[in-house]
Amino acid sequence: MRLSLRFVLPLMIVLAALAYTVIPLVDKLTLRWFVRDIDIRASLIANTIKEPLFEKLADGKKGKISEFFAHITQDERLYALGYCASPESKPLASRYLPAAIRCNDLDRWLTTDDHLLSSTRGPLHVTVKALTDDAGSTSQLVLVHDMSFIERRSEETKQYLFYFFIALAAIVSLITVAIAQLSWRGWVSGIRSLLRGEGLLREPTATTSAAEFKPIARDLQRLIRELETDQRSRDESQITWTAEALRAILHSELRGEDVIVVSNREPYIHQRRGDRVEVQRPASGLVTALEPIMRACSGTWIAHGSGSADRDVVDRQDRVAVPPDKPAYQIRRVWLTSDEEDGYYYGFANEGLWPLCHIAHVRPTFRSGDWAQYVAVNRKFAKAVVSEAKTRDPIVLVQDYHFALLPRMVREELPEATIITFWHIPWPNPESFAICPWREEVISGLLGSSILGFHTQFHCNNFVDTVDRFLEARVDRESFTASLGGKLTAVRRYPISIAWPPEAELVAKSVEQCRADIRRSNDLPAGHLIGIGVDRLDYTKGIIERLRAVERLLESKPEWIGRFTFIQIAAPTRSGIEEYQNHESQVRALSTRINTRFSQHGAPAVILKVEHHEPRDVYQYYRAAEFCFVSSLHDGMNLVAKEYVAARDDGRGVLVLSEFTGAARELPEALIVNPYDADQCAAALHLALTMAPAEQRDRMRLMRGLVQEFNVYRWAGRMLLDAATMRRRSRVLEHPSQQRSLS
Ligand code: ADQ
Repeated sequence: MRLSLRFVLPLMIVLAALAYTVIPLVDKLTLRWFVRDIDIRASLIANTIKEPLFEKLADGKKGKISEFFAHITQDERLYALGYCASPESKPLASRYLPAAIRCNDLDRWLTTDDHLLSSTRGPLHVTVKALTDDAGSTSQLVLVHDMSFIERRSEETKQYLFYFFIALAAIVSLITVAIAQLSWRGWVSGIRSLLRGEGLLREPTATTSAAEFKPIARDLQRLIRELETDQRSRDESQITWTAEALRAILHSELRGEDVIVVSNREPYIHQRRGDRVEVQRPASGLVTALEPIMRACSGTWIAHGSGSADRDVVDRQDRVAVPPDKPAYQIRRVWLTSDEEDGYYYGFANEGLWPLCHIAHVRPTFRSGDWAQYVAVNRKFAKAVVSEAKTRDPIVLVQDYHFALLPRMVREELPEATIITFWHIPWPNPESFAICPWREEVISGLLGSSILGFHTQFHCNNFVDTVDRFLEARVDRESFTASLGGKLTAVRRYPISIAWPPEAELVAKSVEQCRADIRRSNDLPAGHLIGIGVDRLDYTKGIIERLRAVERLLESKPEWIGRFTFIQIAAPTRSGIEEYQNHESQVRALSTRINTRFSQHGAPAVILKVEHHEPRDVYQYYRAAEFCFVSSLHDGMNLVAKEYVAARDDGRGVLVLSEFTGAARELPEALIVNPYDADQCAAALHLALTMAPAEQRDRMRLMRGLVQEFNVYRWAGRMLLDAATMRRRSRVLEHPSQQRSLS
């Protein structure tokens, strides 16, 4: 209604002003036309009566002339007639000739354009016509017309015009209101979808079909994006990303909203050791990255309760507060049966999706029984998310390939939730992904997310290509969004990282002390050089290729035999899977072979430690080593590379890094190698062992600068800021006042 008035009132005013100007104009114009008609009529009458009049004058019977004039003036419009033989004479006139008309004053009607005379009857029009008789003498005939009919006509015309303008105003108002409503809705829904990032991808509807708005909307969309990017880079350049900064962002941008993390692996595992309960931190890049975020954000972390004492320490809602020494957030444990764990975790996730997404030459195995468990467990976790949500629109951070279906399942229950899914492993090209028998379900599940994150742009591209290939979804490569069933998912690159600065206790011990302790604990002589590899014992990490490179180094540079040892600390992982058991056997056999070939003076060439280590032990190795060798055959990011850089606050040490890791894109100052090329890797190891301290420092300084700036708080902060922007947009657009103004 308000909208209608906004359009109609000004329109009415304009039309009224128009009527006010036009009606007098029309009045004037009509009068002029009538006067001209009367003039013509007067000439006609004068010419017609001239002869009979002269005849009657010649007869000299004045009475007859009066009769004659009375007869003529029966015409309704001809009011009076007068005849002046000369200026001095009295007019011979019909009954009503106005007294103001005198024969000696007729010139006034001839010399002026104003022929009007007012009378009690109304306006009269006076025309004087000269009559010339046969003798050549001139007399004057005065014709007085009644103009009151013109006034009547003018009144009628005004009335018609008035009604005409009223009708016009009504019609124009109706049309204007209709067009304004349609345009306004079109604009609003266009702008709404732009703000949601949908652009003009949605099916045109009755209100948004106006094709002429499309170019404008596209420009507007581009402008909004440019402004956002500008704003973002300005904002980001001003933020030093720390735990405090992240906390502050959460409070300012998300007003402390409900944050729920979902992952398979839990950040703290309670294990029974005899009578005691031990708390273990799992070897997992995902946990390494997310744990500091949860410390900063609080909230709830939902994960599989996999520890032998996990059930013993939870409350009635299956929750436990962590970290144990300084609780900052809650773990909500979800219990799985061994069938569920086998099918969902070992089966579909780790024998299917893991090899599918990594190009590590291990065939994926897909079984329908595993798939059924994967669906069921995703549903179980989705229920846990819904039960943990304190509001209708929590922020849910879904982690990794274990939960590809969960985003859509949560979306169905909590349509207003902001779901950020992060895929920690690579995404293959569409041809490779096509192997998965449930590819459509997996992609569609992920598209339940509001934001879907990958480490690199390459993985984002692969995902968008895959969606384009296999789903009837709309893909916009400019905004990098995919829309399925009207729900938009932004596909974004968020390169993961580690906490910066590293926890103080991790770097508390001096580098010299670390060297001495590591040599002593591994029975290595003083001055012995150490290289390090730190991984889960996974075939994607290229541990076999790494050991082959060490073997090649010792073959090609025998001077290192007995002076250098490579220590591989490998956390056991997924040991229930045959491929992992085979892989472990191969790694063990290769280490033994190398040691048999090259060990001298009691110092082995390779030390293989297949066991879990606490982070401070891992950091001790990092600090003691001359180099760290990361040789993944394919890796999402690889946090070990970044941890090594973070551990070297002494500016020493060399990172040898596979070109097939996400980290290689961020750390070009590392020695970048192809892990399949043993000679190249061996040369890099030699270079690392002989690199001048100054060069080590230069490279390390640059890499530390990058990890410091692009740390895990930035990774999480960036995602949460994007989520906050999305939430603000949808709240503004769904605000009741906005809705009202649209109605
Ligand atoms: P991961 O495959 O687990 O991560 P990575 O990123 O290197 O690989 O992280 C491994 C983590 O486990 C590191 O924090 C490391 O310190 C720790 N770790 C390794 N071996 C250990 C051991 N023996 N004992 C104790 N701790 C050990 C997945 C993806 C990666 C991606 C991360 C984060 O495969 O590509 O970088 O998630 O997204």
